[in-house]
Amino acid sequence: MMNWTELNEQAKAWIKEAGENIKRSFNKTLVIQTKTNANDLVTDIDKGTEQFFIKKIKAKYPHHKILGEEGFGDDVDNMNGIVWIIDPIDGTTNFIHQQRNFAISIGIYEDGIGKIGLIYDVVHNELYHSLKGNGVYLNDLQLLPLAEVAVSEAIIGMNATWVTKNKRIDPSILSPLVSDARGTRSYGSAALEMAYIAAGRLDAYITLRLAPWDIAAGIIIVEELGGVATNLRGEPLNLLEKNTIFISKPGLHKEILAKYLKNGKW
Ligand code: 2AM
Ligand code: CA
Ligand code: CA
Ligand code: CA
Repeated sequence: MMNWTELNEQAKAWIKEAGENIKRSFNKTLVIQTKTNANDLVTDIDKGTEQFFIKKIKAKYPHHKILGEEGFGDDVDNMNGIVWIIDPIDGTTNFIHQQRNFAISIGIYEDGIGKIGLIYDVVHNELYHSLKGNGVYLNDLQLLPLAEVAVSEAIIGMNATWVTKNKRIDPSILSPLVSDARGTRSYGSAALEMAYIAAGRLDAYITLRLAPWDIAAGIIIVEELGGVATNLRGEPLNLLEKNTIFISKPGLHKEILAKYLKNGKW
């Protein structure tokens, strides 16, 4: 039987160690490469951080499977057994341009059920962590269950891309929501935007295309506090595919789905 408390402590120790390694890299020259297009970047630190976790996990838990963004893990095509879903640096553009506003994101699942969620804001030394059933913590501070809020008083995490001409969504779908909400913010790290919902800094987060490693930890953390994590149709997220993303406080999720998202085709 898996000892989940021990696994949680081990994963937290490794994520802190990886964070220290990243901080030490700040005085070295970054090696930056492009992936699918000129704005899709990866650095040697993204790759090195993923490899750090894989080495540690394979040595101590050889039967666990690992799905990592940079492709050094396993070819995961199902969620059977224990699966680590790792984004070594979420917010690589911020990492390169700002040296802040990025996070390490790790979700650990057992047979598709989220068990451990860790999002580590390395530079601000904020570790959001949850062991399913035991609440969510920001470092040592326990976070409160998410309270209800109306759109008119909500701060919504959203990229300006989605209310300008783009290839995934008609800008007229989300622009009324931008008008009606108290405000919008865009942080450039999906993991941090989900962590901010847990911490009450944001009320909802909407985006059009994310991979499993962007959301694996955030889903566990937000749901543990009573938040709702779905695609833009209000359906459950699939951890083996890309999804549209709508993460929100509980009542707000219903309101936005009914008033704004029902008009979309995706
Ligand atoms: P990443 O930094 O790990 O790639 C930026 O708005 C958010 O979208 C980040 O969480 C980023 O994760 C994610 N993202 C996913 N695919 C991306 C892409 N092709 N280019 C830039 N950001 C991407
Ligand atoms: Ca990336
Ligand atoms: Ca990411
Ligand atoms: Ca990444």
